[in-house]
Amino acid sequence: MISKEMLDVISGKIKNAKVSLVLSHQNPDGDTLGSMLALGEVLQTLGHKVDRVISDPVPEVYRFLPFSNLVKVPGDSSLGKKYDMAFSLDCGSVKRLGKAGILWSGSDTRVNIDHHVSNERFGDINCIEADAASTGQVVYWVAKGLNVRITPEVATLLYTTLLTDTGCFSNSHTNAESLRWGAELIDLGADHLRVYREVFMKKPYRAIKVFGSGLADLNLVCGGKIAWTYTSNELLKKYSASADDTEDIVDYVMRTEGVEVGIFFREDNSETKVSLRSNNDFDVSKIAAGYGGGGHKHAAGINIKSKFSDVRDLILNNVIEEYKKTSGK
Ligand SMILES: [Mn+2]
Repeated sequence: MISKEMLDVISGKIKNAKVSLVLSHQNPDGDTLGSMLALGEVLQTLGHKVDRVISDPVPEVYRFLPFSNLVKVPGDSSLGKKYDMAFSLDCGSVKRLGKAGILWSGSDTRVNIDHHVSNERFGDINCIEADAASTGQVVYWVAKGLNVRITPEVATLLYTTLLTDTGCFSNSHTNAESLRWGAELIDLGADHLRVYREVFMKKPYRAIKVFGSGLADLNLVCGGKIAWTYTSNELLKKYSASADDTEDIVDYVMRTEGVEVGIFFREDNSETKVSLRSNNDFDVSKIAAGYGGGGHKHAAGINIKSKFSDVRDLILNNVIEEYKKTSGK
């Protein structure tokens, strides 16, 4: 919950401002986008002139969101020259704002809104609420504090932040409080069926075909503890598929009973992209770091400028070797 002091500071600034900027992090997800569009609408209701900027285009899957058509890229000629306030939503560092970082730096009062404690607190005002299920919930608290009526459109945007950050009410952000907030948003008119369908169910035909092929080629090694699969250049070409269409494969691989480490290789012309997952003590970020990649303990990625068969042998052998070491087998 936001403290009264923080709410007073933010609402005081908002009441005295006229021109605002709302920003998402690069490669936007449901939380950063939903929060930013919702806050943009709230500020507009309060009479601000608002620009909405992201350094990357809105991903196809989120183009159904209300007001997503208003998003502009940095450098757009219709953007304002000067902002009284800038808001960063769900973004851990200035760097993650991408090219929009310049607009942020040039604004008068910069408000950093997030729910990750790892946030670098790079704003003039840092509103970081770790108990919020999503950054969207922090925006909701701000809107309530400002006595702004939540429209069905804004409720739909906020519900999107909730559904994506709780993984459809399945991960550790899911609790009685987040479910109560979801119920409140549905009462306010959130189109919850549409959000679920658009964000989590709907896939283009090409993605379904590529997904099926990735699963058909699944292999188990190390007594079923390590699973790996791949997609080839030919496959992606055959269906005119893109990197986005292969995104879910590695996570689905991790559903295999008994599997502790999952690897997905995507042949990308003469390069190979590697996605790594684990669901135990095995730290895949260490494997990734060894090849110039990065990520977290349970999810990491690498981009290697070599052909698929070489990368497969290299990474697979390394993972098997490390797995045997750490599991003591
Ligand atoms: Mn978030």
